Amino acid sequence: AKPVKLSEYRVADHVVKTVHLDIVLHPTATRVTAVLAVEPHPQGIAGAPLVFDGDGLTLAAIAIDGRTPAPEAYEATADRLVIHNPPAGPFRLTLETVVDPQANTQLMGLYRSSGTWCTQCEAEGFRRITYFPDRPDVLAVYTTRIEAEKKAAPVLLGNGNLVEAGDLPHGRHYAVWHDPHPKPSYLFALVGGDLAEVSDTFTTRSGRVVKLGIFVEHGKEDRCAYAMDALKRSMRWDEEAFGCEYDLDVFNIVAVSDFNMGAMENKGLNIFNDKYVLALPDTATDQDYAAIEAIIAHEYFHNWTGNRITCRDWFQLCLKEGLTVFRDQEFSGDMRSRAVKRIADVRLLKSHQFAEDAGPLSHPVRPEIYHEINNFYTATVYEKGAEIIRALKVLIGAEAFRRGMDLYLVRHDGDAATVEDFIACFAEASGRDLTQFFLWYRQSGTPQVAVATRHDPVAGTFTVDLKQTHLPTPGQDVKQPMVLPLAFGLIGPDGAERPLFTEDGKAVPGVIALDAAQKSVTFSGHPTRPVLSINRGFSAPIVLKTDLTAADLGFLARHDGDAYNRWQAIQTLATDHLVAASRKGAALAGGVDILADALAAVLADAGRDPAFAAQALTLPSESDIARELGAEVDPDAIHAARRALRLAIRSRLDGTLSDALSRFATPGPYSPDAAAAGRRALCNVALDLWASGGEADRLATVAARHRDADNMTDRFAALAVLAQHPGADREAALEAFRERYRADALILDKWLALQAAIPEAATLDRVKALLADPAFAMTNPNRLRALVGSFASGNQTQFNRPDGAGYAFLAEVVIATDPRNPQVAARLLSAFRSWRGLEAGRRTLARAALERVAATATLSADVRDIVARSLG
Ligand code: HT7
Ligand code: ZN
Repeated sequence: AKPVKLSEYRVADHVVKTVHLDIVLHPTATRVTAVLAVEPHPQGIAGAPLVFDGDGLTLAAIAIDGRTPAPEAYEATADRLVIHNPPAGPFRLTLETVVDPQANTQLMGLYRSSGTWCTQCEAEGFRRITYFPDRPDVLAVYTTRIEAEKKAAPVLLGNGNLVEAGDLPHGRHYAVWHDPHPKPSYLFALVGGDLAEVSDTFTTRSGRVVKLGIFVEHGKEDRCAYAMDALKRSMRWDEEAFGCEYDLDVFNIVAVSDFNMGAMENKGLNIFNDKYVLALPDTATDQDYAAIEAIIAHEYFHNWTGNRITCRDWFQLCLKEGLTVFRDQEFSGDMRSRAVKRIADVRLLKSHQFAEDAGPLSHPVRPEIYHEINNFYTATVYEKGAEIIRALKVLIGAEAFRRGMDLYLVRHDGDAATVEDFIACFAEASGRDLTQFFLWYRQSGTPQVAVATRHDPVAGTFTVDLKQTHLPTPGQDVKQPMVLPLAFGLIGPDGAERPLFTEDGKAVPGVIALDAAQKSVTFSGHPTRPVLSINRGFSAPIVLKTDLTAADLGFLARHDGDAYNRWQAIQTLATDHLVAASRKGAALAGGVDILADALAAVLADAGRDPAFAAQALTLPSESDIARELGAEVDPDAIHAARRALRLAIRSRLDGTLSDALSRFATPGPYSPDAAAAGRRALCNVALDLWASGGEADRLATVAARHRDADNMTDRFAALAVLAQHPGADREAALEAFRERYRADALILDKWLALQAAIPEAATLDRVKALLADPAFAMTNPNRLRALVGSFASGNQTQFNRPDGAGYAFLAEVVIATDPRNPQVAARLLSAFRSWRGLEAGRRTLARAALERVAATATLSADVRDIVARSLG
């Protein structure tokens, strides 16, 4: 199929103003009658035929202003409806289609999840329900009547407010929902099923009482309290932080167990992967609680950034996703430790987005061409999209940023907007020309910044020389210098922050805007050499190389006033060691003592913020090191280097680690709050390190902690430690865990994922055996991600086995999954995104596996796109 290009955007020739849907739910033959108020677009082509999208549809009936057109007046295929000579003015178009939700394994459009009818329309799922101009710039007011057998679906939900409901003969009933806010078709949703409701209310700042509902499988009602609490906190926070108030009388969330992504922000009716709703201390880890809080907030925040202001076209996806991620990050930062949240976000950014941007799937935050939009729900659009907004805030300052946001929310309310519209608001609010800043949206790849410093003790000056470079990425060989806001500080030998003055004595702000290929900045008043702390808070999403020595990094780890950079200094020490050790062997790589001393200092001070200490003690991952190496990567060498470093650190910190286990034990019953979670995080990181040698007595202690834990966080953390060490303890603990949670699919996902990540040669056979386990179901995206996704993305040594069997396995699973669920298959396949950086033997085998996928006769557009770009 032809690619879609941003440069070819033009308005729809026909738009729809109102939509009346009558949907009669049936497992295999759901009847959809759509009555659409259609009119020609004033800027469209006059007299153009009407062309609506479809996907796998059959037209059962059609009428124009109540009359059936002649057969030659229109053409309806599975993927298109064309009316050759539509009326020149507004008209009423009635369409009837019949769809089969039970057979819908793609989970796009109307489908069934454990008997519940539900929808997923973003990005192009509405066209699988009825013919429609299924594009985000066609905004209509929807009224939806849903009818079903009452026993099968006592709950009938739609967008907006409930306006009517009642019983019908023969055990049937109906509900009518009306959403007064014009919206694009991707925000349409309905749900019908036998679900339990947990309800509450929220009163907005202007006094609107909103009825809140969370709908889940019967018996799971007691797992919704945290999600409900997170929702209410999100609603309040959005009023306070961004002035955004909720605008309907109802806000419903439905949790389903078959879902392609995390959740969906349908207007007034969010549909969630149940993984991101359900939580009890015995079923969910602290990380699960934090993810629920963030995703509930994210989807809620879309009500303004995404729904009230939507995207003109799918190229503008970052307009809603990047901005909403930024908003949910800020929310979590306010709810929890800001520094720890920032560190966690940067870890995620580097591991996913930097990796994506360094490989064949690299693309700009605002792409200019796509073959399959589903493949652009990426770390680049989401996470880098959020980073750009954070960088903008650093560049123009918090006050101008807030003015820009306010302007955007007022000026574009009700619009289908572009990234240009968004940035124009900040240019206006700050009085700055943001033309160069816009390159962040257009240029792909991670900017590289080299920093060198010069100190002149006689003149008392300290000079920072900065240089930015940009590596070529697919379709972009040559790039322009960008504007990189680098927050920084200078720290004196006493550990105190030094005042910042230029050579001529003017005070300077703590941000350097690096807006040229090279720039030098000289500071005065430094008879002794200060240590530079730069890119504080990770103010710009760049790869930074400095001339800081190991001693400087050890100093920053102790004294930097910026907590993020204290953590970064430790990470850099560890990374430098691991990169060298992966290349030359541990014996030749230095820096361990300085790193261990820095970690000892962190542990000594861990009472201040245990969650921070946990982050500091977590070494860079094997894939982080692979990314740093960039070429000729040998995952076995990385694994060996990381293991050796962990043992070396342990031998230096051993007593302190066991002290930490008792010092930071959490008293009292489990609570998911950030402070308690931070203590558990520290204990569990310490436990992992303490037991890293696999000594029998220590593993017995870990096994006891596993058995005796009163919450999932500690139970699972201990199991994860045991999983690293082969033997009877491990197998017994895995079996006991499985027995205990036999009936709980979400918990067994953890069990699947843990086994898939074991770094041992037998793991591939274990994973293959688990494919046949009753806990696994090939048809459920969560199960596939847990088992196969964790193996491919979370097990560097075994996915990258030197015999290529890991690659061949993934290729097989992708080929088998593709006919059923192309979106999930394409996502699994993107685990090959770094294959070009591998050493020659593995590279050849990875290419062969990709070529095997490429040679498969009937590939979906999703998988074809990923495989073509990966090999391209
Ligand atoms: N906006 C939502 C994206 C999404 C999605 C996209 C494609 C296919 C299925 C999907 N489910 C959800 C979720 C979000 O980012 O908020
Ligand atoms: Zn989103």
